[in-house]
Amino acid sequence: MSFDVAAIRAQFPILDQQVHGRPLAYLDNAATTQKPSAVIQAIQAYYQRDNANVHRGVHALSERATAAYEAAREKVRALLNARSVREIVFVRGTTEAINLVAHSWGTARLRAGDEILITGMEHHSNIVPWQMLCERTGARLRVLPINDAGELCLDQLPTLLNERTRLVGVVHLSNALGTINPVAEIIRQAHAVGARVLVDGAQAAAHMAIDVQQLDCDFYATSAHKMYGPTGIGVLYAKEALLDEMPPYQGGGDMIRVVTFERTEYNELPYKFEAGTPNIAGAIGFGAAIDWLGSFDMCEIAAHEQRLLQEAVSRAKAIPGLRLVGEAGHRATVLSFTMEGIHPHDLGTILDREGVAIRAGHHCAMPVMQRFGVPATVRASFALYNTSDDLDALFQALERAQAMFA
Ligand code: C6P
Repeated sequence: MSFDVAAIRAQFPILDQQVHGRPLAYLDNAATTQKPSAVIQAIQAYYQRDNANVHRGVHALSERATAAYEAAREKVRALLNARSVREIVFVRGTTEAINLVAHSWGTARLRAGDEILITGMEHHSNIVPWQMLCERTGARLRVLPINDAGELCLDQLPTLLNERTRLVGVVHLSNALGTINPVAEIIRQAHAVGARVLVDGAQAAAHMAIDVQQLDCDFYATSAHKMYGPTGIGVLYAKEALLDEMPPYQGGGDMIRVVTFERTEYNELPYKFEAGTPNIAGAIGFGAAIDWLGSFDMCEIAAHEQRLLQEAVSRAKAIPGLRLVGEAGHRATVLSFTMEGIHPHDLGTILDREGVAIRAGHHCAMPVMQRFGVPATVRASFALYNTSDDLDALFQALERAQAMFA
């Protein structure tokens, strides 16, 4: 399929609506993207034709549901270029994936005196589970700082990494700043001291190709809903050898082979980590989103979004009193800013009245706000269906807001 934005927009029925009497300009894609008809139809078709529980029934519907669920797993494997579907664990999303690793891998491995290194631009999902793990084990949380442009201070990495470092947690594409981190280089340095690396890819998968084998990361987490798929489903990729050694995260149905009151034998990978009835429709929708996204050239998507970002940055810089938060040399999809004299939340409300959907707040990255000395920012974030018309709506609304507050 060629990259034709009008044709793409036509596949998103939700975009064709008025909000407060204005055409919707949806610029909150880092929070969640909209879903194309192909994804909505895949979920509807599953519930209309195939709905049944998976891995359990002997009847035709259950076999169809199981086949569709496992086909989705294979699509996720291919998306990430994992070696095997045994390395693909379905979870609720990035948050659950990181909590799974912190509990299962972390609790068994970490001791007092060990260190976990994260970065100054992590989402709370890649901070709090590690803090909780430190409380349980006596390990210490250390932080790689960020510079004024919103880039990691990589020169400090060699001094922060040492033989006590057990795990490095790093975001691939920052939701608060848009920074794309050099994760391959961080992984290389972390492995040199024997640390494992978890990459938070919540924002990355919709905007760049991911290759977990090339990156050589130990864990990779992402959420379907930020890449045109449904909410409530995501993936934890982990190297098979690690998953093999990790104890289950939750106990229940499907994650067992044999249960007696004396002991339980766990199921093979990846089912050992999928206790209970999974989000079957969600996985199928995730698979449909991967198919849909795969019908485009990722380089063309990235180039389109980069053009929008560059246009947005130059228009933003022309506005007096507007301060950009995050100007990394290598960044994508996120325009985060404050405006002198207007609280970001007020700005968010005014923009909404103009039909412009953005996020105003700390973006679940409070330490980033603290680093830049702001309580919150306004964040516009772009997807492949956004156009210069959306930017016109955003910047006209910003001008109106400034006029109101002048
Ligand atoms: N960021 C945002 O508006 P979940 O909620 O589990 O799907 O993803 C959590 C998460 C983890 N890491 C990063 C970098 C993220 O951006 C997010 C979700 C949304 O920025 C909602 S807070």
